Amino acid sequence: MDDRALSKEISYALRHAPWEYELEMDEEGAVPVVQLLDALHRSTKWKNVSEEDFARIIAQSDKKRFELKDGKIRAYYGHSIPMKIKKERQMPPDILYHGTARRFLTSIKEKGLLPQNRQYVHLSQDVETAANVGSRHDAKPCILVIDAKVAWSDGVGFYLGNEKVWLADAVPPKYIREGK
Ligand code: HQG
Repeated sequence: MDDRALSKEISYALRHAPWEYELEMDEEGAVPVVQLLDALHRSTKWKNVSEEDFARIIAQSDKKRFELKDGKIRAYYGHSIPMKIKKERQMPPDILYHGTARRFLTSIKEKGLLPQNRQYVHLSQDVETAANVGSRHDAKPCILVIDAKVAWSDGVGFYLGNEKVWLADAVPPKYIREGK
């Protein structure tokens, strides 16, 4: 089985287009595993997919993208669907990081970090994770350092995605500086 392709398909279904798969999503973004399996089984490519395949992808992935729990599966982060996924506000660490492309810097300095096509801004717990995120947009990504605790104290919403990915509402420029 092509685990990477399956992971991408699940990401697409859970983050961006649950209606294409006729999934009933709860407020935290979780859907019944049987519903997702039913939908996938309709395509020849995924006709043999099982819950064990989901479990293996989750266990073997370098990124913690999905949670399987109580017969449901959800994406921890990345959503773009109109229904806002409910997240608990949580106090962030003092500093978080954001890896991005050089070409976005002028705009980010002016407007701050915006969720763009997603529901939340995505921040990283450590520099290495941020560098990985940034490398998706630029061969030489830049790392932004976010004064998360100060922003939180000033009322900016932060939410836990997984252990390495934090979510936030828009982050104004004053909490953002360029890393080395
Ligand atoms: C940029 C992946 C101009 C922002 C990753 C980013 C992550 C601005 C891009 C997760 C801006 C959006 C999310 C502004 C933000 N002006 N550009 N004011 N504000 N931007 O892909 O954070 O592999 O939607 O810097 O690893 O790169 O899919 O967000 O470059 O965890 O599981 O707008 O997705 O995870 O890009 O990545 P994205 P992201 P997966």
